[in-house]
Amino acid sequence: MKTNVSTLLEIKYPVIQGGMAWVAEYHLASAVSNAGGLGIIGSANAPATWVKDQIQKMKQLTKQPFGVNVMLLSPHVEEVAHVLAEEKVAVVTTGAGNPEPYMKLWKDAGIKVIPVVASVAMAKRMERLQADALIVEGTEAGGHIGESTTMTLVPQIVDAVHIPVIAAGGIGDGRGMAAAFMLGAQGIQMGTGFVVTKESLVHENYKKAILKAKDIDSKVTGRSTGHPVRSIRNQMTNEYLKKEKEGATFEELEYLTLGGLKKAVVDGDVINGSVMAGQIAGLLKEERSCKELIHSIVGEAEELMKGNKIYG
Ligand code: TUI
Repeated sequence: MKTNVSTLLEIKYPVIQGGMAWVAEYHLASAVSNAGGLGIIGSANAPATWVKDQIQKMKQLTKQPFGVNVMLLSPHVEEVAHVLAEEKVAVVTTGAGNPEPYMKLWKDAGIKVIPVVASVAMAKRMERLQADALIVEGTEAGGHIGESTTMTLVPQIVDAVHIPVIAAGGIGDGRGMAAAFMLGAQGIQMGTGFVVTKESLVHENYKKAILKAKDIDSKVTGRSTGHPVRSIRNQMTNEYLKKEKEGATFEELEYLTLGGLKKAVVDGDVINGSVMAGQIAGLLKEERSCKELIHSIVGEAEELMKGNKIYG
């Protein structure tokens, strides 16, 4: 499936894996790249030494292009940004902030830079700073989110910029991909779908929580603190939302989520931990390999775009 995004990234299918904290490590990312998508190592809050090691391991498992996601709230962002320039990774995606301070560093190293944006203003700003493409992420996504939906944001950003747009948030099958293309996107990024693949090393409990989730099972905590985060409803989100309603302090709320993602992903504590996942969790019913997932999504999208009715 050839689009401006697959051509830009030199990949077979314009399907990018989200750079999810604790989830997006080299086993998963290499499986995605080897299946023809773009695997991403999520550097999240990790130190630069961890990121460098992941890049080396990735290079041993795939000869295909891959990327690294930089979470801009990380305390290690500065050193990670420099390691990526030294390693000359093919692609950098960014999230949870404004990557302006690092754009020149990465562009000068020949890296393709693809910021995640959640508004038209940010999209235009990134285009001016020479971003190669944009990931436009709607509020349906898991983890740290913006306000607008994928359905409303993608066409507005497509009209506002001249660089390729990759849609993210709420995409889990070929219908979602075809819909994103109809809105003007030329690629998709998927997170939750890749969490439940065979190659994803998250705890079984985490996968089960996503696979058994229903449409209304995700909740957004932290709206009052300015850091809204979407995850699967559990004891932690119930307590958090109750405390948030009662006007608890930032510190009290932070305490509830501290280390929560690791607790869920690594220890499998899906009761007290943060089971970050998007609204599309309710659509995902089985564990597949990355290759099966990518082939199924792309195959369905192609059928739909030919006008063949395969659903409903
Ligand atoms: O970054 C994400 N998703 C994430 S990061 C993360 S780790 C974390 N955990 C708890 C609290 C905070 C972070 C978990 N999930 N997605 C990409 C994304 N970026 N979504 C929204 C944005 C975004 C928001 C504001 C991008 C730019 C932006 O600009 C703000 C500004 O500075 O103008």
